[in-house]
Amino acid sequence: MKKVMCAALAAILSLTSASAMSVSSFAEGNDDIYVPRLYMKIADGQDLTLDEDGNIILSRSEIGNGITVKAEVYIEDTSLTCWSVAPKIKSASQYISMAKGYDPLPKDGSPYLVYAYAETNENGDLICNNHSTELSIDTAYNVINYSVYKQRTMTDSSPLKTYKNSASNEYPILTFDMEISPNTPYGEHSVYFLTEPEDEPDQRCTTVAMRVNGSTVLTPETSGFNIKVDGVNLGDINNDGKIDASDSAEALVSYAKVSTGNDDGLTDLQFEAGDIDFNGKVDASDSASILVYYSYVSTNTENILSLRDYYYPDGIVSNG
Ligand SMILES: [Ca+2]
Ligand SMILES: [Ca+2]
Repeated sequence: MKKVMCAALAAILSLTSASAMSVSSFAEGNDDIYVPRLYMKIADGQDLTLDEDGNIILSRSEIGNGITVKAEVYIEDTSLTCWSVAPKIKSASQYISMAKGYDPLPKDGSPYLVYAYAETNENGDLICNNHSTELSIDTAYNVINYSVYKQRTMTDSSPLKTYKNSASNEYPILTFDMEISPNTPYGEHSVYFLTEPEDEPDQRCTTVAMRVNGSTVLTPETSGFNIKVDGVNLGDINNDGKIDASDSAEALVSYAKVSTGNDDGLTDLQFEAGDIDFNGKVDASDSASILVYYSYVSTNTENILSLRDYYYPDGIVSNG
């Protein structure tokens, strides 16, 4: 049975340089107590482009009228001493919403999912006697609150066991869905573990509780990922996720500048977003088109078309 590295043992090992355990796996600033690492990755089986760091690259056409991306949370814990793992996952962008979490231990009687801490009996069947999960989504702050923990009893205060004694990161501890809005501004959007309060002072943050000197609650090392959106959202000149009067005004200001012999003052991407009729100019006509679309959005609540679909229901025909 593996035992936790206590500070004294770590000190001894650091003196005996022949130790096989890497001293660097002990986070500094945590009294040399080993800290597990929580990380996320995009779930396999989706037709998505990832870079070498596991970030997603989404084109505007892939996003279309909005898509759902499935992601997973893993824990890398060589100590196997956690009795509670509580990731809190946040997207700071309102256009990338934490839409759904899949509780591996559903409370509705449905079979539970194989996950890192799924228990099995001697026959290898999935059972759950000794631990619990909690899952909720805080839509106001765009945060998924999850925890999986071993219930302590008078006779059993052992840590969470991994599924069939596998490595802790062989299976996810949680799967969740993110909804990517068609209005998502281009650029990078991060999805990350909340490790300190951002939205309110007593906000619950990502923790692990370990059997160290009884029990110690720690902040694990964490790494999330970025969602990189390529390509402008037609009409959103200022790239703020909305197509409204301010974009219409930007087009008009740009047109006025050009009309008086000045530079249009737009970046290439702004120009691309502003040339609604693809005639190679951003002018009063584009400004008016944006305003008409804004009026349409303002007076409808359901099944709102993107500006692209509103003006080009049959798709955009390239004019060369
Ligand atoms: Ca805008
Ligand atoms: Ca134009």
